[in-house]
Formats: sequence, C-alpha cells, structure tokens
Amino acid sequence: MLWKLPPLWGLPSPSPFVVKLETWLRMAEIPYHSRHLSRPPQSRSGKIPYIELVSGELVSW
Ligand SMILES: N[C@@H](CCC(=O)N[C@@H](CS)C(=O)NCC(=O)O)C(=O)O
Repeated sequence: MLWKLPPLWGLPSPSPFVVKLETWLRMAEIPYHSRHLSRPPQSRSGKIPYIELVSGELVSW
C-alpha cells in the first residue's frame, strides 16, 4: 500500500516525491494500491510517500 496525499492543483499529488515514486512503479510495472492520508504520516521519517507492506511493516527512505 502506497500512502500519499490526494490530488491537488491539477496534479496527481502535490508531493513531487509521490509523483516520482508512482511514475517509477508504473514504469517498472509493479502493481500496487494507494491510499490518501487522513492523519499524520506513520512513517519513521514522518514524511510521505511511504509503503505499507502486506505484513504491516512500513518502508520509508
Ligand atoms: N526522502 C524522501 C523525502 C520525502 C519528502 O520530503 N516528502 C515531503 C512531502 S513532498 C514531506 O513529507 N515533508 C514533510 C516534512 O518534511 O515534515 C523521498 O525521497 O521520498
């Protein structure tokens, strides 16, 4: 699960890091689901985007 901010200002996301990651996932043809944050990021860095694995582990960088 990719956690991200919702679309804004005509962009798929106001975060360039989200746009970059989603573009890469599409180019690499890696299937994924995404959800919009409704609370502060739960990643260790406190930043978005981050990935929640099926196991529940959170991956951020
Ligand atoms: N190293 C991260 C950086 C992500 C990042 O800086 N995200 C911004 C949004 S564009 C953020 O969450 N900022 C919140 C903060 O700095 O507290 C990446 O490449 O994805």
